[in-house]
Amino acid sequence: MKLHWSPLSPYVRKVMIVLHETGQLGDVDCVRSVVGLADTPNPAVLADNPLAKIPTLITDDGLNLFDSRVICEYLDARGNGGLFPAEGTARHKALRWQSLGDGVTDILLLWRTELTRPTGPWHAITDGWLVKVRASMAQLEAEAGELREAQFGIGHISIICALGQMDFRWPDCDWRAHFPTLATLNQDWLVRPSISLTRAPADQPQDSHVTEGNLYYS
Ligand SMILES: N[C@@H](CCC(=O)N[C@@H](CS)C(=O)NCC(=O)O)C(=O)O
Repeated sequence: MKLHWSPLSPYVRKVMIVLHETGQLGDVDCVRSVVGLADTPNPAVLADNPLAKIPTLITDDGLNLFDSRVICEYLDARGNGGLFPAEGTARHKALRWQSLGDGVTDILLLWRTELTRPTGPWHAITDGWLVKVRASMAQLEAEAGELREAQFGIGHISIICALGQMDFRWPDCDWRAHFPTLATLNQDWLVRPSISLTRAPADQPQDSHVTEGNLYYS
C-alpha cells in the first residue's frame, strides 16, 4: 500500500497510530507529501485524491481511500485491530469521540491558516473557535473517566491527535492547568509506543508556533 504522509499532519498521525496498533507498519510505503490549504494543490496527491488532502491511502487493490476516518476503519478491519467497536453503544461512543477529536483538530488547523491571512484573521470566526475549543476541552475533561474505562480505540486516537496538535502549535496555552484529569490521561496514553513514536517532531522552527491571537486559557 502507499500512503501520502507527513510527520506533521494530525490526521496522518491517526493512520500511523492505527498501523502501529494493528502491526501493519511494514505493509505501507509512506510517501512524504507536502500540502497546505493556501498552497497550490500538490499534483501527486491530486492524482490520487481529487481533494488533494492527506492522508490518502492506495490499497494493494488500487483503491484510493480518503479521509482519515475511512482509512483508519479500512486498516483496522484489515488488521483485525478492534479499534472500531463493531456495533451498539460502544461504537457510537467511539465514533462520537472521533468526531469531537477531529472537530477540534479541524478548528486548530483552520485557525492557524486564518492567522497567516495577509489582511489579518477574521475575528468573528476566531472568537467562535475559541468558545468551541474551550467547550470541547471541558467536555473531554468531564468524560476523562469514561475515556479511561473504555477500550482503547479510534475515539481515543482522534483525541490524542487533537491534543498533540495543540501542544505542537500552541505550546504555551497551558491547557493542562485547566483540564488536569485529561492531562493525566493524556500522559498515561504515552506508554503506548503507537502514541509516543508518532508525536510531531519537537524541533520545528520557532515560527511554526502560533504566538498571537491564540487560545490561551487563562
Ligand atoms: N477530514 C480530513 C482532513 C484532512 C486534511 O485536512 N489534511 C490536511 C493536512 S493536515 C490537508 O491535506 N490540507 C491540505 C488541503 O486542505 O488542501 C481527514 O480526516 O483526513
